[in-house]
Amino acid sequence: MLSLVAVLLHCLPLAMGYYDICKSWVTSDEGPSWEFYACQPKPVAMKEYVLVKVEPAGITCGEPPERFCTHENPYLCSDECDASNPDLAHPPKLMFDKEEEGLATYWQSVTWSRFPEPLVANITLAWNKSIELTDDIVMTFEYGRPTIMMLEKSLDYGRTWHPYQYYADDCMEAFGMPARRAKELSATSAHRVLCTEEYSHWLGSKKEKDVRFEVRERFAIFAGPDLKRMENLFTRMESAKGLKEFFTLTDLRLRLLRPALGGTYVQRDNLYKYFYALSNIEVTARCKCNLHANACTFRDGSLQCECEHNTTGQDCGKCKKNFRTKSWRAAAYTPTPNGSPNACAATGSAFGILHRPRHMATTTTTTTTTTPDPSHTKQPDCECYGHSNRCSYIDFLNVVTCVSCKHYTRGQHCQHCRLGFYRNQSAELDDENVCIECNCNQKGSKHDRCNDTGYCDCLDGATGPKCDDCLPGYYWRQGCLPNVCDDEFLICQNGGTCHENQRCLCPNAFKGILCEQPKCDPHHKDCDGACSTCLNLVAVVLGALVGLLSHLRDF
Ligand SMILES: *[C@@H]1O[C@H](CO)[C@@H](O)[C@H](O)[C@H]1NC(C)=O
Ligand SMILES: *[C@@H]1O[C@H](CO)[C@@H](O)[C@H](O)[C@H]1NC(C)=O
Ligand SMILES: *[C@@H]1O[C@H](CO)[C@@H](O)[C@H](O)[C@H]1NC(C)=O
Ligand SMILES: *[C@@H]1O[C@H](CO)[C@@H](O)[C@H](O)[C@H]1NC(C)=O
Ligand SMILES: *[C@@H]1O[C@H](CO)[C@@H](O)[C@H](O)[C@H]1NC(C)=O
Ligand SMILES: [Ca+2]
Repeated sequence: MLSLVAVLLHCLPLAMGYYDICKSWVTSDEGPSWEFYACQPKPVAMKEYVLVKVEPAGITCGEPPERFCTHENPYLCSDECDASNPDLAHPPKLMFDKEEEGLATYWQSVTWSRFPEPLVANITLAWNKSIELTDDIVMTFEYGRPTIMMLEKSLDYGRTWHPYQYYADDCMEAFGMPARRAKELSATSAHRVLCTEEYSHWLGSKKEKDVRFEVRERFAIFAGPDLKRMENLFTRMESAKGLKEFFTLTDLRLRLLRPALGGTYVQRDNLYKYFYALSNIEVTARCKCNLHANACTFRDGSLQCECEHNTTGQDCGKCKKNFRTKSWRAAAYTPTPNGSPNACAATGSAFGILHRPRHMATTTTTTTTTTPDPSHTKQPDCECYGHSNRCSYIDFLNVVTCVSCKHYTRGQHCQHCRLGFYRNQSAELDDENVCIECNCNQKGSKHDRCNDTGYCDCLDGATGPKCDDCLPGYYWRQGCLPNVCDDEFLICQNGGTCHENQRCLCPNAFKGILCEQPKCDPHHKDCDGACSTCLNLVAVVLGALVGLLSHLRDF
């Protein structure tokens, strides 16, 4: 019934024989040794490793079962979607399965029965791994391609999203953007986000099914139309800001915004022919391993680089423990053909003690032959536990010292914490988290420094590691102040109550810090709480007022 045209999803990885080994055992005049190169894994079909999420809930058809029509034959609505019947269900996994020849299997949405409320769906693909596209992303739609959709990507595991490409039959109307084609991009605009009308026009539901994100056309700007000069592309990726990142992602999201309309307006009398049906999403990419690995394996539910060059991490994004003498760097494609491995180096390597003062070096000459001769002019290693890669030589001390220590460290080898920070006991000296901020409470402590366990120096009355608590007998108000009243020693008198240790709330007739004084002069004889002098005064004033009023009335 359906025209089961085999969709030629050519997922052949690009034939790129570049950077496929990380090291080789070479023999030179000085004997055999390892030589290291920048290296990267081969591209693979990433749909096998993807986690998919389809939103909003209830967008997948079949719950409850629903009939749908096609644009070709809108009045013969014999097709049915039923989630409870495996033969009639269209779950999301059918966007990533292997299809038997000629038999398209697809995810399908509910129909647009709620028109004019938009029919929208998000299809989010997550790899939990940075990957680098090496070929076009191809999305195959059955029954017509959406008239409006967009592609978004995330570089941080779905925390933030960025537009990747817009697709509409009218870019200006849908997105306020002029229509462009990837073909028209140039070297400086190769990583521009564009809106294209190329994949959204109605051409019949079986004629054109694919929507592409053009990676090859972008590569071709540098590597030539047949991608023969890949080294040009790789060189360019090292120098052009943002170019490499453009092809890098951890997640993709298809935002389907308006389905195929069959080339006409929405016909309200038959909304059962409007829906999305996606049979395949092809994403060809390689693991991003920062050019420190040529293999990537699927372990514990996600892809992991098999790191070389003494690097480690999911993306080989840091140096192995004890290999952090120099700061971590990605390897580079340049210089061609082998690139720069930028390997991590071990601490305590041959020249690790070179930065000692001269007199110390001479006392240790017997211990090892690698101890340098002070007259030797070889540039000493700059050992900063990975917190800096710059040193300067202080002539009169004959010391090499690290400069611009990062991660709140300081000292000759960046081995101490800056003032106001203390040593993280559970971190190695070469860990980024080695120094923790003291965080002393400004109002409660004498200064912003702390001891080796993070305790601050507290002012009188303050306590706690950060001096943000008060000792008993003190209350917090921009610092610790001694209690004015409490329930023990400084009890409010005469029925007064203590408000937050700050003051006594006295009954009307009493005053004083602890309500200890009656408001009248205690020497006055009828001072029993009511104040006769006050009353007398009131009487006088009232009398005067009455007099004034009667006076006014007489006018
Ligand atoms: C789809 O994702 C976008 C962000 O990428 C979000 O704003 C929107 O609400 C989502 N739509 C649905 C239906 O979940
Ligand atoms: C993502 O990958 C990291 C590193 O391999 C792993 O620790 C984490 O459990 C993975 N998360 C999920 C949700 O698979
Ligand atoms: C990594 O460390 C090992 C062990 O010290 C060493 O043999 C190897 O040459 C190092 N590799 C690189 C690329 O530096
Ligand atoms: C101390 O270092 C460990 C190891 O790097 C880190 O996990 C932890 O978060 C650090 N502690 C603080 C308080 O920064
Ligand atoms: C830091 O100060 C606290 C509180 O005064 C103390 O208990 C702790 O032993 C001190 N730690 C060190 C390493 O001196
Ligand atoms: Ca399929």
